[in-house]
Amino acid sequence: MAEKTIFKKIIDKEIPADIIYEDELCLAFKDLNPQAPVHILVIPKKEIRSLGTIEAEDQTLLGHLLLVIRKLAEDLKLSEGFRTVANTGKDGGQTVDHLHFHLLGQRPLDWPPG
Ligand code: DGP
Repeated sequence: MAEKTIFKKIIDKEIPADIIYEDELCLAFKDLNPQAPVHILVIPKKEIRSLGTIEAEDQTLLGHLLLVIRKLAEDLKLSEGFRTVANTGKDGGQTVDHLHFHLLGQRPLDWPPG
């Protein structure tokens, strides 16, 4: 069996994380290496490698993740705006092979990214 990713270990509570939201489908926790005053990762509990491997059956789950991001942005008072990023694959800069959305905010963010 393939080794668990670090995020699967967080889901299984084998390693600690600063979890700010959890429900039956997903988990949100603070990024270990924050790039903005607010930097949260929102991940599905289902083991999906990346946006490059999502299936039609994941449609409801993906919509749920986006609604959770909207709720967190509201709870965290990101009224001036925020950025949501899903790095995908090597060229996309993905370093953990478990789908995750970065939620960044509370500072103006540059564009384009590197
Ligand atoms: P990406 O480069 O898009 O795959 O982002 C992975 C992010 O995950 C990166 O910003 C750092 C974060 N990260 C890696 N390991 C851990 C960990 O063990 N705990 C937490 N909270 N974040 C982690």
